Amino acid sequence: MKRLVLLWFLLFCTFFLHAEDGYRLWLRWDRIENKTLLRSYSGQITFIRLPGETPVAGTARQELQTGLSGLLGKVVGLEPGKTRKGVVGGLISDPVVAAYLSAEERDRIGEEGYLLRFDGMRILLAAKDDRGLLYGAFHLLRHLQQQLPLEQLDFLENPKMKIRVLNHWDNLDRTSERGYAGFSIWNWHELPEYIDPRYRDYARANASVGINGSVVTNVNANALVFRRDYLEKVAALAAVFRPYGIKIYLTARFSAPMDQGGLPSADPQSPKVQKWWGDKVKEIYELIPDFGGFLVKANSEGQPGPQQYGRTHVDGANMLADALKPYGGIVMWRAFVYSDKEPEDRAKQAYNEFVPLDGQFRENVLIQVKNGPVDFQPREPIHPLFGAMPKTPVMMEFQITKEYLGQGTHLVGLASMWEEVLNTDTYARGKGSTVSKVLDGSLFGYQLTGMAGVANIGTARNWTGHIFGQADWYAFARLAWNPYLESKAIFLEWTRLTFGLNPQVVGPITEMLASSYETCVRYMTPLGLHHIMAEGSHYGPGPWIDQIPRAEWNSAYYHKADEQGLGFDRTETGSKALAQYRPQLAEWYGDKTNLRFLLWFHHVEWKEELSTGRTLWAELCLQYDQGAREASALKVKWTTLQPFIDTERYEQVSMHLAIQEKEARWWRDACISYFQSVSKMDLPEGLAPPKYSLLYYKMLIFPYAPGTRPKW
Ligand code: BDP
Repeated sequence: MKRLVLLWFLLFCTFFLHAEDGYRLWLRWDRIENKTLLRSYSGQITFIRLPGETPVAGTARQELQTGLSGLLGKVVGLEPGKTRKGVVGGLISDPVVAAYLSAEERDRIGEEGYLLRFDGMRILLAAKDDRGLLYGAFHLLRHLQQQLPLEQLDFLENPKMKIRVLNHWDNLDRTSERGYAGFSIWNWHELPEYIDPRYRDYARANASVGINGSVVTNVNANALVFRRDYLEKVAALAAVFRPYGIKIYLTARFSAPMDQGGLPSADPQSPKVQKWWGDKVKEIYELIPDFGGFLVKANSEGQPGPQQYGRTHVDGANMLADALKPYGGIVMWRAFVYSDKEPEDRAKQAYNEFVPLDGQFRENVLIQVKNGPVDFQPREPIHPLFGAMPKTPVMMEFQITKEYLGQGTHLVGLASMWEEVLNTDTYARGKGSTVSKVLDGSLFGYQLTGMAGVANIGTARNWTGHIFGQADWYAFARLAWNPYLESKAIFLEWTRLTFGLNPQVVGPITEMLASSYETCVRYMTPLGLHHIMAEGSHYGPGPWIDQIPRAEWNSAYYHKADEQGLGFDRTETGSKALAQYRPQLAEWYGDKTNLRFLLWFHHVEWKEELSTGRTLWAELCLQYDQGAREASALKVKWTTLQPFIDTERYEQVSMHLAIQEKEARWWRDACISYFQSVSKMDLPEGLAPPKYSLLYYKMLIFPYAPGTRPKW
């Protein structure tokens, strides 16, 4: 009887411990099934030698031991052993390690970088600092988890960007500005005493892909976080992150000296305001000695800022930078700005405000710029500020959470979009001046460099709600480490780590990821359309929106559909936004055969014949139709994987793909209906008419869609 109970217990454990709920992300260190390879790895890796002198080095050693033991199915011991085969790791200043390195190699290993090499006897892991050891350890595990030959271990990697941060748009009440994976993972109410194990798992997942910072609060900031009790909560989180090499940052509400300090103004020129910030920063560093600094959204969408006092972004940013400077902290000042006045073209505003300020910011300030000039649309041209501020470090802000790309339910491999942006040539210093070269500092010699990603993480058991959202988190981190990586390589790597090595699985999944971005653009905003989502929640289509008092919050402002045609003229005859780019880039963006950006830059007649040989109207309809069909095809492709994927993850993705198919169809039908009501043209022959009337689509409301701000 006892035995039976035990057996049941074991079966129960096996089942639940292996339940594939997505929690483990890409860190799946299960025993390697390929017996030959396992034997060969096991023979080569018999011990780990890695002094864990600092907390971060200790983490590297511990992760390596856990990972290797898992993958090899045996306990890999920690020893100083030199004679046998194993992992020999340590800092380049460590004589044991230094002995295996040439002087040239020692010089080439930079901050946070590492050398990882198999020389037939040992796996050498050498780094300049402890973070390098951690990243190198995770690289080794990634390599073995993919069952790649040890002989291929020959890497010298340095991160291309210094600041690699997630931005959590999370509020102190645990809601998230644009979160689609549940609530915020930060349980402020129970901190600092209660430390959710997720905090550690979060830090670990990020460290495994090289993230070294986390801004834990929303850019629409709440100054309450500066109250002493909240700072103690922040310090508790920082303590969990620290051994994983992750610094904590906060968003700073510009009016905090008034909100928390009771001062009558937040004027950056006021000595009292400066003192308040100075004291507050000192208090923060007493609690968190390695605090990273502030992220600031000022004078944008109603957020307070220096312009309220007749001051500039420079005055505001420099005041905070001065307070942080003595402690090594930085300011990430956002360029996502809106003036209170109606702009002639919103796409031009940030450039107009920031370019004149180039060179006036303190050395510890970076300007954080969204990838495109409007707002994280499915496809945008690059932000014209990239390449336009040679004297001020400009960092990238990508949105990992899919506010405008299907939110929590669509499979869209964002790495494709980011790759397009990063590879775009700004021509700022002649041909080859890509966005990546601006960001990594090689173009203008920026001393500070960085990339931020608006996080898609929440309390969902699998972290991101949609399992494939993990691929976006992963890809962001990999690109922050090295913006020159190819999206296809990242998709492949993520798929292998997450779903295993079976080529029947890996092939289709990477294809799905690689094609999905274009698919989404087609069924949402083809041919350069943008910002035609529903108002507020941005959930679903809303091209008809034209009644909001603020012009640039209306879809009609962006698509400018009228009886003649469609699109925003940003050329010489229109808003002239095109002129904010260097001539060669402007020529490419403005080229009417470049259909990706056609309606972004031109108002085109419905009847005009495009380079495809079809009229604009016909092309638009066909693009929507094709996008919807491709979304259905994604679902079909997934069904072929059923025999090879665990039921739980298979089902989760299936259900999401069904939603995507439905919503892609909704986008197609609603947009075709609406644009037809303006163009008054017949549908191209053979195109299935929209399922419902335009009125039906207009009447759909979703008061509780995530991201809808409650109307108190
Ligand atoms: C927009 C979001 C809004 C954010 C804003 C920002 O809709 O919720 O607060 O960007 O980036 O995309 O500040």
